[in-house]
Amino acid sequence: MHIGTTLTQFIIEEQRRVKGATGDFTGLLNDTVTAIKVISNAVNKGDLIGVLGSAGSENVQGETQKKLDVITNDIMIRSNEWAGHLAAMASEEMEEILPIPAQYPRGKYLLVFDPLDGSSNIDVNISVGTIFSILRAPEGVTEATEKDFLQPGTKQVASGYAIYGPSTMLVLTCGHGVNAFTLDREVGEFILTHANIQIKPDTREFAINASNERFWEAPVQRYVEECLQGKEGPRGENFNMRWVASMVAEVHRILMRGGVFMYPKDTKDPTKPGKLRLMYEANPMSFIVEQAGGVSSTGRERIMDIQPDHIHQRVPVILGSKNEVERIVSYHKE
Ligand code: AHM
Ligand code: MG
Repeated sequence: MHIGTTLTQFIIEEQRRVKGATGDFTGLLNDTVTAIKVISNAVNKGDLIGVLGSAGSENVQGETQKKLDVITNDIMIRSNEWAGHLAAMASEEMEEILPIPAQYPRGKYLLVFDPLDGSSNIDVNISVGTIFSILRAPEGVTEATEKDFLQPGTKQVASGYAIYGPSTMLVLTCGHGVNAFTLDREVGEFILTHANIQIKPDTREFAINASNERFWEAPVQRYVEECLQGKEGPRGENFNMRWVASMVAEVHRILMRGGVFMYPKDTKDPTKPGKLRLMYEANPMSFIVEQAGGVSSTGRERIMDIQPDHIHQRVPVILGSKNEVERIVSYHKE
């Protein structure tokens, strides 16, 4: 019986396209995928294995950590630290970057991740995910520091996310389009189910946390107001709205059927330029969105062009269907 293209086969075929590839990158992706399978299992079992609820701690962002935030962070570290592909890792759940422990060989890649994005949803059984971004350590670096991570999104070698929903899926770009794989639990493999995904350029669906409306800037207020006016307003069409409060779920919906996702700049907390984190949320998702023909911007600049100055830096995010995101960007210019 033929089961289709497995992710393992897909990654090896990707490797063959790169002249002089050593297999390091393939090995790294395989380790990350193993972590994702283990996380999928833990998320899926939920309260049966006692992993729901709060861990009683806070992360560097001052957010209460869920037990699964801590567990999934640990799974990502354990799966990726030993094989010799990485120089260091960084995570939403760790204040400092994590150099590869001395007992293991070090490699040339850097891995940045959010082990469980949308984790406020975990106790209510709504989709959550893992987001990751792979960078190259600067030439000659063996003792990586935070500075080595601070590369713009355009330098990403690959990025991806797993969504733990009704099925577990993995969405990946290595810079040649976007492909999605569905986990066949019995076989234990991700199988290619959505090849070369393209985001529809037009949409009548937007996603934003409307409870922040009074804190938004004028261009975003205008855009949303025009959508809400529907057929009777300047757009002359009715719009639909969604908000899962889980970025992986929103981006996944946009890849599947188009749409716009916004966590824009707001004045809710003047110390924060946005809610979402550049290096392990906005950049990896922007890489995927752009590779699928969509657009990703802060409203003022392309997200992947931003030169990061901090591993936990936050940015405004407006991404999705090309024509709508370009319209929102044009409102920022007016
Ligand atoms: P997290 O990394 O702590 O889970 O936060 C990121 C999440 C995104 O997935 C989601 O888009 C956003 O936070 C939801 O924010 P809000 O609760 O303000 O609606
Ligand atoms: Mg997150």
